[in-house]
Amino acid sequence: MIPAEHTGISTGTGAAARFPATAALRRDFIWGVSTSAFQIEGATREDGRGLSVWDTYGLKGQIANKDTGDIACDHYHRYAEDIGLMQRLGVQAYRFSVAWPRLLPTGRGAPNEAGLAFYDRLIDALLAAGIEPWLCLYHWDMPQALDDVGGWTNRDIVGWFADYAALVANRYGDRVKRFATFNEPSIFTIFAQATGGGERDMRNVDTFHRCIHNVNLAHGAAVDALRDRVAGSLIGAIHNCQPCLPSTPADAQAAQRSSVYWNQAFPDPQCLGAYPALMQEAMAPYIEPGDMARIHRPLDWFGLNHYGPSYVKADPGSRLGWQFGEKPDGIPQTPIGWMIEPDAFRDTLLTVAKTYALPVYVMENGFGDSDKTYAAGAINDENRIAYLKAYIGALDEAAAAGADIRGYFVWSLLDNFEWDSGYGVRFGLTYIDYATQQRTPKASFAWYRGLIKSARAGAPEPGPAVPVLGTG
Ligand code: IFM
Repeated sequence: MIPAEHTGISTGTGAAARFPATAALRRDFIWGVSTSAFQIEGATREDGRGLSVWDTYGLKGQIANKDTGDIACDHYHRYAEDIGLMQRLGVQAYRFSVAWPRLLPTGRGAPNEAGLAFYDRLIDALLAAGIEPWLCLYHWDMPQALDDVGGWTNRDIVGWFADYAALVANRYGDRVKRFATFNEPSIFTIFAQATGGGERDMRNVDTFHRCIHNVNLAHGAAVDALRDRVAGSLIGAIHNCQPCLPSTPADAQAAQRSSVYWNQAFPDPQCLGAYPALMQEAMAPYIEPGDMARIHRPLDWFGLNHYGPSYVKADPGSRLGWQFGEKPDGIPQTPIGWMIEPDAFRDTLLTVAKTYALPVYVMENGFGDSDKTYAAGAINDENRIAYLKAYIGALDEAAAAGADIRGYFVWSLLDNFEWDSGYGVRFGLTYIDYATQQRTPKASFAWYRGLIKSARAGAPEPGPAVPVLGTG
């Protein structure tokens, strides 16, 4: 139970007011928060929604603590309250995802009007609150009915995804202009197809490469479907990029290979028109004539998700020849064991800005802690504030060095369903008491609000981006 006196923490002239970052950012820089459908909506059996693969994992008891997404943050019913939180924060934009099985219960065929109407309500309420909706088509909640016929391994999914994108464009394109096709395609393909274990261990290296290509094709087809239907659309995709470092010097090759799959398998074909050299032989069997042009469609922005670097070791017995490896001693970590390395964030920003030559929006960055952090009822999450400060400072450095960075979205507005970890891991600026669904802003919420306020008051006038100087 969170003491009520913690609900309205004021930063006053504290950390946010003194915070030096944002000097290099533009006045039109966008401050936002991100969430995703399955992680917050709940109402999984309501109003005609179909099942997604994550419902199935929950039904099979495959999530920590046997958690499910059935209720999650009950955002489906409490979206107005959550938009109120966004207004208190002062964010200009909100990135959410649409649940494919809510709009199309079996992934294709007849749309579900009640599901479509939910996002009408959400979008209208956001616009009324002066918050721009940024809509992501796919944040991992594959309709179960499509997974049953092969999911991303089945090339027919490219057409089904394009139809879904067209439905979204036709319904919301009068009010939504910012679209992302996918969130973190490298993560859901790697974990489902290559490194996974146990019952969810899907298939093999063949299906892994097949999935990569089909997701890339689906991205291209969705870009066209959105672009053709939405006047003034601004379309991108969201990638998780981070340094993949060798656990020991002997692991250097493995680290390089993992980096290619983690960082380049999707952005390279989508933004540059080719798979990275190290992947080309493996991808060749799946590429049909004209495919690379179908994938390489003009984009307006690059979405970057970043948390910290990973460490990798060679594992000749594993499918891709590598596995996640030991982390060196002495690097600070979050309570869930993720590396805290703001310089890696700065370098990644510089690299993606230079490599892909698109305006960059950081669509996720945040600090995960656990239920234990809150066991004593504390919401003074000063470690999250320290992390965000350091990372936004690194972003500022990258902008000062010439990276064209246009926005930053914290992951996440709310504590939520953290996939395999269930509800035990918390990334929110807002604490959720899952028993009562009470929302309690944490200290980081007040800090972020103060930062946005001071950054918006003090940022320089918008101007052309300075050329990228290097990767620091
Ligand atoms: O919660 C996830 C999100 O869905 C995708 N990016 C990483 C976050 C934290 O693990």
